Amino acid sequence: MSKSAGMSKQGVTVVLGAQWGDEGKGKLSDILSQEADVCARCQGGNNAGHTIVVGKTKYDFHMLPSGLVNQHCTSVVGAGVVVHVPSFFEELQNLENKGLDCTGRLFVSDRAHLVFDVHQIIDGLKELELGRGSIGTTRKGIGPTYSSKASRSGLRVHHLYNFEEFAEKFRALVANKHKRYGVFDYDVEAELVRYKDLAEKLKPYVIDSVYFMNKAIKSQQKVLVEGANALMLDLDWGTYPYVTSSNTTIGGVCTGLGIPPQTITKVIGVVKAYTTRVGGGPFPTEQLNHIGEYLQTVGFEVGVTTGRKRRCGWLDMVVVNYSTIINGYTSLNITKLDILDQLDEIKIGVAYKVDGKVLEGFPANLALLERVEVEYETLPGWKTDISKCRTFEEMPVNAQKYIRRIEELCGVPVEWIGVGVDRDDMVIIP
Ligand code: 2SA
Ligand code: GDP
Ligand code: MG
Repeated sequence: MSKSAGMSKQGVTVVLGAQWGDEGKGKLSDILSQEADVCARCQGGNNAGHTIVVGKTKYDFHMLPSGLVNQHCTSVVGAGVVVHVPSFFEELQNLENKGLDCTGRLFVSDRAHLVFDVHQIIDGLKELELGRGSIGTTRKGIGPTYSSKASRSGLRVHHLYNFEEFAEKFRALVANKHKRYGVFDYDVEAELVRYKDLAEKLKPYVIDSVYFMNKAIKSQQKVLVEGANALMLDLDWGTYPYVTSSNTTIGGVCTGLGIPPQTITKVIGVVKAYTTRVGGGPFPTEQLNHIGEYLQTVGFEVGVTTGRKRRCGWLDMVVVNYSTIINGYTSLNITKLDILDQLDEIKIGVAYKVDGKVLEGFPANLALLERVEVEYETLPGWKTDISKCRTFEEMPVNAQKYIRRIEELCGVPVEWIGVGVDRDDMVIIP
């Protein structure tokens, strides 16, 4: 695996979030999609929010791949993604209203699981049940849909094309939810009428994505996989239970797309120059003070899907290192470095201590995580606008030092540095 700014020359390139999400994966995926033939999503659903800014146009992506911004790029919603069909068409319509022609270059796996409104209702009811311990989900029905999948009562895209069987399974699914959650307002028969239409509308988009991806890879097309959410929200490796319900890590790429691991030749970790988290759960470097407020307001840290304010804190290299071990990054994209421009000094969390002893890894046990004391390194700020920088050499020395320190701490080269919202606001280190 080698570093060279851009897509891997051979094999699949993967973009993954290294923290708690919203690192700027969409922006990098869009940049790389300018040279990609295929851009695929492998997990998550419309809980994601990926923002892309090209000149005066801002695109918000939720379930669809960011590759759609580039007219020559074909996009695939893989089998590991959970699809709310009405939202699929709403998102597509919004993109077409902004001038994108997606005809013939957007496909959905026949194995993808369907999110129904009933899953969204259950998402809300579960959060209510949890009360003060709620996860802070996006209420898009993601967890309940993956639960249906794991309990083998879910419905997949291909089920839509044997409608009698679909209707029977769907009625059983809803009846089961009523057994567990009691009375809630949901008109099953009206939903079936709606889905009969939606099934026809979706038909032209449905493919066997296993063969599609396999053919693309075998014919040496440039394939990009756009991760959603991020490592710390992974169902297995994140801060469980304050996680999403899919594998957001490198393993999710193989299981969500049906591609073998040796086809992956480049794994780019997207790391925000500080840390944010939306929803509940532990966050050791969170700054509940003027620094947190500065990062939130200057960084416009607001959820793309729910409009919630994101919690903010210093860069946490314990998180980034843990994420590097699991995902095996070949290079990094440090994003939103420009947001730190006006700070006098900048801190990096470098170790967690409990009872005066440095922990070796990232604790599984949240009670232990609650007790960690973060050890920080303090670096001087650069107090300069870096938004016009396009090469590493043009950047102020203290900004260069911040980047070099990150590389030293995790042992992965930085290939891109985000210095603004626009597609062009990127320093590339060749
Ligand atoms: P869910 O809805 O079941 O996936 O929620 C479970 C947890 O995962 C978090 N989560 C996210 N964290 C960051 N960004 C996400 N996407 C949106 C964005 C979020 C938004 O890009 O801004 O608009 O609020 C995202 N999606 C899920 C969630 O906060 C829970 O902690
Ligand atoms: P994603 O979920 O990882 O794709 O990230 P989001 O789109 O949810 O959040 C990242 C936000 O930061 C978006 O509003 C982007 O437009 C913005 N952004 C991305 N990279 C940069 C950058 O380098 N500088 C600045 N100022 N904003 C950025
Ligand atoms: Mg986001």
